[in-house]
Amino acid sequence: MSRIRIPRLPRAAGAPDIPLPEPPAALRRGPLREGAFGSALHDPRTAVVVGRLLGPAFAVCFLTGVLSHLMQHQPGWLALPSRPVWGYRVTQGLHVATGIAAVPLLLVKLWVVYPRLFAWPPARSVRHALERLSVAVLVAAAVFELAGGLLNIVQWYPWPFPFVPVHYWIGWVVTGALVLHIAVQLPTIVGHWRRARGTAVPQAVDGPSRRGLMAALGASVGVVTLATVGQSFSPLGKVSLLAPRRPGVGPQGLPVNKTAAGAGVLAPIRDPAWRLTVVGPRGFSVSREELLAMPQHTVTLPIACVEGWSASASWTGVRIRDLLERAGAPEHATLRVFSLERFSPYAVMEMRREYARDPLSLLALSLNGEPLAEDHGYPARVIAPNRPGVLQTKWVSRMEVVL
Ligand SMILES: Nc1nc2c(c(=O)[nH]1)N[C@H]1C(S)=C(S)[C@@H](COP(=O)(O)O)O[C@H]1N2
Ligand SMILES: [Mo]
Repeated sequence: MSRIRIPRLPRAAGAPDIPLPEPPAALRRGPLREGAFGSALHDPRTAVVVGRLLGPAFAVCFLTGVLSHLMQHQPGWLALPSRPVWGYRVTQGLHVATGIAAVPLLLVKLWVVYPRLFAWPPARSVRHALERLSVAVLVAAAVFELAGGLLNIVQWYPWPFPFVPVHYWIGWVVTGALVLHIAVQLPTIVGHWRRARGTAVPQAVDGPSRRGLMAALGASVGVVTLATVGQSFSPLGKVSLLAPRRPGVGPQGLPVNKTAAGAGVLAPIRDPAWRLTVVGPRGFSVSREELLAMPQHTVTLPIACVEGWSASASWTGVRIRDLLERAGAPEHATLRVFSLERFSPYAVMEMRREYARDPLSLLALSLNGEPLAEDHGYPARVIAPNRPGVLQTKWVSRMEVVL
């Protein structure tokens, strides 16, 4: 059995390539001895084949993740469209689906390449040591992102730091390390493509078992995807046994992210003296009955949670732009919305004009033909097109025109 061959890297011009001293032969035991890993599947070719699937999954996951970040923390220079209404539903559904599919892909990729952990000598040069360090960063960051993302889906936060910003920044670390990794491995990747296309494909003895590995990998990706994608793709809702939330399951046929009891708002939302206060050039305050007496509109819009589940529903209420006009807001004004919930990152939300002026953006009073359930935001909640679920503020009590 031959030792894992580590392809020689082309030397970049000017890169330091100072050879390190050879380590003593006495250390070469166990996994460090020559030929310790027998399977022919621990080869660069299999690593490339799996990498060709893992790379695109990470790319889609990263791009949709950055988009989600921009939509939740909209920078002043960026105008976001309120259409298509299902935009965020699709991009965030893809974010979570590609992240979940990447789990078996990453596990197999790590299994294929892990013998390299014991490559001997551990570093052939300073340059090689730096490369190995960048792979260590890539693996650690990728495992962190996928594990953290999965735990976030089941809303379990066993760590002391805020999940969202850390998930976001480590996403950049993964991407940077991945781009570097692909650049370093380019000779192997290109070599694989050449051989795949050319006639000189060696019909290696390991052919069937690599095919077997890829078939098993394809099957696992299929199973985890089918078991979860129904959380956003309703036709598959029934087979999505692992999805924490499914369209159609919950009060009024819609999943709940946080209950009214959990948010500690039961007392204020049940208070018959509840009023909506709108602060602006011609600010006003109205009861729920007065809101119901204003022109009502019904729209079909999805709630699309950052955690990947989404579900469409029929909402009825007052157009936000009607409230803005009544308050004398100028056309360009941003709207700030306050929930009765306190001490929550969702207690205050901002809505720029593209969303606030969209005729589909409502202060909803009813859901699927019934008065809003308490858990869905009674007495009034925001629903707007192409928005992350976290911005669909529930239990609204106050709106301010930001001039
Ligand atoms: N005040 C308040 N509004 C909120 C939330 C919250 O925790 N507090 N959760 C948000 C999130 S993350 C989502 S996905 C949607 C879910 O709406 P639903 O529970 O009515 O389905 O509400 C949003 N509005
Ligand atoms: Mo959410």
